[in-house]
Amino acid sequence: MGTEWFDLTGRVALVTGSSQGLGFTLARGLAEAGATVVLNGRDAERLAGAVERLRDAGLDARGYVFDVTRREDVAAAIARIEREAGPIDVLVNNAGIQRRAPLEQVEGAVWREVLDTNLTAPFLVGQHVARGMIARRAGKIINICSLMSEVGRPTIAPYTAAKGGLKMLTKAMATEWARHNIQVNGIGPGYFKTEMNRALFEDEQFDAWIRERTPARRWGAPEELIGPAVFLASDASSFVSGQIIYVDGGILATL
Ligand code: GCO
Repeated sequence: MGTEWFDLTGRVALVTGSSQGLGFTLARGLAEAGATVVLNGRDAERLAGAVERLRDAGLDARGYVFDVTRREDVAAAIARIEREAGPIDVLVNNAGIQRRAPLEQVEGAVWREVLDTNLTAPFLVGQHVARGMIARRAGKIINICSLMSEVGRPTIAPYTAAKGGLKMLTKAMATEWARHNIQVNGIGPGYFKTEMNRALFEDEQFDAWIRERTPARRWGAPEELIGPAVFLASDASSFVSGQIIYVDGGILATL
C-alpha cells in the first residue's frame, strides 16, 4: 500500500469548532494531507485568525461562522459552503463544550446546552452533509467522541451522556449510510492539554492522577490525533465503519 491511500488532495473537509484546540489541529492536519479545509466557529475574529494561520502556512483554508446547534443556520451554511467551496467529502463533527458540576447541581439549561452542542449538533450537521454524500454515493464522517463515550468521572455527567450518545449515533449513522458508501467512525481522544482542560492540567493533583492513570504516563499531544483523522478521512479506511479509535495512551485498556 502506497501513501496515495492517505492522500486527501481534491477533497473538501469541514471541521466544526475548529478556530482553536483539537479542531484547529485536526483541520491543519487534514489540510497538510491535501484537503481544502473549511473551518467553523461562532466567533468571527477568532475564526478569521485561524484561517489566516493556515493560509500563511500555504494551506487551502476557508472559514464560515455558523451555530452548529441551530438547524436553520446549519442548513444555510452547508448550502453556502457547497456552493462556494464545493461538495463536502469529509465532515469532522468536533464542536463540543464542557461544563463541570456535581450531577445533583446541574441546571436544566446547562444540560440542554451540553447535549445541544455535543450531540444534537453532530446530528444536525451530519444529516445536512449526508444528504449530498448520499446523492454522490461517497463520503466520510468522523465524530469526535471521548473517553466519556465509555466511562464516567465525577462532575461531567452532561458531557458523558452526550459523548456516550455520540458513540451510538456514530454506529447508527454507519448502519444507515454505509450502503451509500459513506463511512462513519469516531475518534475518542484521551486527556489532552486544551483550553477546555486548562483547569485540569493546571491542577497539580489532577495532573499527577492523569500521569499515573495513563499507561503512557503523560497527556496526549494534539498532533497525535492527526494520523487517525487522516486515516478515517481517506481511502485507506474504505471498509471501516461504526468504529471508535481511542487515542488515549492506553488509559481505556487498563484498570
Ligand atoms: C474532563 C475532561 C475530559 C476530556 C476528554 C477525555 O473533564 O474529564 O474534559 O472529558 O476532555 O473528553 O476523553
